Amino acid sequence: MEKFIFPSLSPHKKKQKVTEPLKSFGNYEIKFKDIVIFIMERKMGSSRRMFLTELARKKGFQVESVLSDSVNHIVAENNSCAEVLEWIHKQNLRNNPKMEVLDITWFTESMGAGKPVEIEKRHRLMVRLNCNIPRSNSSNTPPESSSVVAISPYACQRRTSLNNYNKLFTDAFEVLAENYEMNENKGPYLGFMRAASMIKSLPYAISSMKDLEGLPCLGDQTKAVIEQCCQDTEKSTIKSCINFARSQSIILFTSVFGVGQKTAEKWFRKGLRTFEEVQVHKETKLTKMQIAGFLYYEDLSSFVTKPEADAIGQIIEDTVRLFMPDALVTLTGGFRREKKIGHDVDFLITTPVPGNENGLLEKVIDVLHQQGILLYCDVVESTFDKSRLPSRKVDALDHFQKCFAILKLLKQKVITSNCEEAEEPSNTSTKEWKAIRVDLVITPFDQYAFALLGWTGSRQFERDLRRFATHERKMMLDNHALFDKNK
Ligand code: DCT
Ligand code: MG
Repeated sequence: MEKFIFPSLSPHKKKQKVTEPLKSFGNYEIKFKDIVIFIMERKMGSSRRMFLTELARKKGFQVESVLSDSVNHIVAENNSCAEVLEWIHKQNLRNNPKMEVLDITWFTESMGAGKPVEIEKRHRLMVRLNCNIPRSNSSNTPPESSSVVAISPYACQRRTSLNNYNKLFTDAFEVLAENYEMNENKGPYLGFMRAASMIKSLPYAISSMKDLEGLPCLGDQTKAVIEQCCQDTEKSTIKSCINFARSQSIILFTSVFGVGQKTAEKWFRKGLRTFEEVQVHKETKLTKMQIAGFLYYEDLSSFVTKPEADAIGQIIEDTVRLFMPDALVTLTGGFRREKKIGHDVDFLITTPVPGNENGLLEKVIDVLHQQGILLYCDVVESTFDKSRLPSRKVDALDHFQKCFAILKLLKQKVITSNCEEAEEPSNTSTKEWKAIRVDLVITPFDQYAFALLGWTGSRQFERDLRRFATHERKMMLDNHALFDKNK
C-alpha cells in the first residue's frame, strides 16, 4: 500500500502530542454515512474539540476520535496549509483519493445547516491530498502542485518557512523589482516585491499557470513573467536574464556599504563601471561611510554567519552590561527569523528603568573604540517626538537613536562547533579578523515591543503589517506605537 509522502516542512522535530481518543456521551444515529470526519486538536484544544465532536455526533455526523484510513474529511482550525501537511505527514495514512482537508468554516456551516454543506473552494485548505504530490522519500522535494486557497494578501498573515520552492520566480521578481526601484518606479517595484513575498510562502513549486488559481498579489505583469518562466522548460532565458541584471555596474556599486541607488546611478552616468574607476576618478568625493565600504568590501560582501552574529552579540551584551546590568540586548533582523546568514547583525538595546537608556550608546561606542574593534561608526540621534502620530508611510524609517557600525570580529571568538549547518565564511583570507556590519538601536522600554516587531522583518512582512493595520483595523502602526484612529 502506498503511503502519502510529504516533504518535511519543519527542520525541528518536536515531540508530538498524542491526541486522546474522544469519549462520546451518547449513542447517536448516523445520518450521513458517506462522511467520516476527523477534527484536528492542534491549535483548537481538547475541550473545544470534544464539544464540537459531541455536537456533530448529535446531529448525525460520524466523527472518528483517532485518524484512520476510513476518515475522508479532516477539519482544522487556525492551522495553515503547511502545518496541516506537516501533521498529516507524520501520520501513517493510506492513499485516500477522496480525502478532503477543510477549514473549520465548513464544519460550522454544516452544523448550522444540520447537514453537510457542499464543499466550496473557500472551505478547502488544499485540494485533495493525492493531487500531483510526488511519492518520493526526499524530504527536500516540494510537492509539485497543490492549489492552496485562502492565502492572505498580507505577509503578516502568512506563514513562510525558509524553504523557498520557487526561487527562480522570486529571484526574477526581485531583480525586476530592483530595476523598477532604480528607476524610481514605485508601483511595479512594490508589485513585484509583494508577489515574490507571497510566492515564498507557497508549500509547493509552481509548474503551470493553473497553480496560480486563487492566489493573491499577482497582477498581469507578474503573471506574464511566471508564464514565460513556465514555458521556458530549460529556464535558460530567465536565468541568463537574472545574471545579466545582477552583473550591471549599478548593482555592483550599490553592494558597497554607503552607496545608494542615486550615487550608483551618478557614477554610472559619469561612465564609471568598476571600483577602480570610481576610486581613481578625481571628481568622485567619497563619504566616510563609502570609504569604509570600499576598505572592508571583501568582508562586508561575504555573508555574516549565525556563529559570527552570536559572537558579536556576546561582545555587545558584555559591553552594555558594564554600564547597565539589567539592560536587554536582543538580536533582531534576519537572524531573529532564524536565517543562517545575513548581510549585517541588528540589535535592539533597552533598559527596564525609563530614561536609563539615555547616554548608553555613547558609552558603549567608547568602550568598543578603546578595545580597538570599532572600525566605523555613524550615530544617528533620536528624532522621536511624543506628540507625533505614527507614520503613515509603510517604508518610513523610525526615530530611535541608532548606530550603523562596522566591528572587527576576531575569528577565534567565533564558536562553530555546535552549529554544524552554519555555512563557512566564503572569505578564506589568512587575516585574523573579519569586518562585520552591526546596527545598534536604542529604544525606550515602553516602545520596545513595537521596535522588536518592526526590526524583526522581513521588510515585506513589516510593510504588510502596517498596511494590514491601516486597511483592515483602521489603526496606524510604526516602530514606536500602535495608534487606534477611533480613540
Ligand atoms: N526594516 C524595515 N524597513 C526598512 C529597513 C529595515 O522594516 N526600510 C526592518 C526589517 C528588517 C530589519 O529592519 C533589519 O533590516 P535589514 O538588516 O536590512 O534586514 P534583514 O532582514 O536583517 O536582512 P539581512 O539578513 O540581509 O540583514
Ligand atoms: Mg539584518
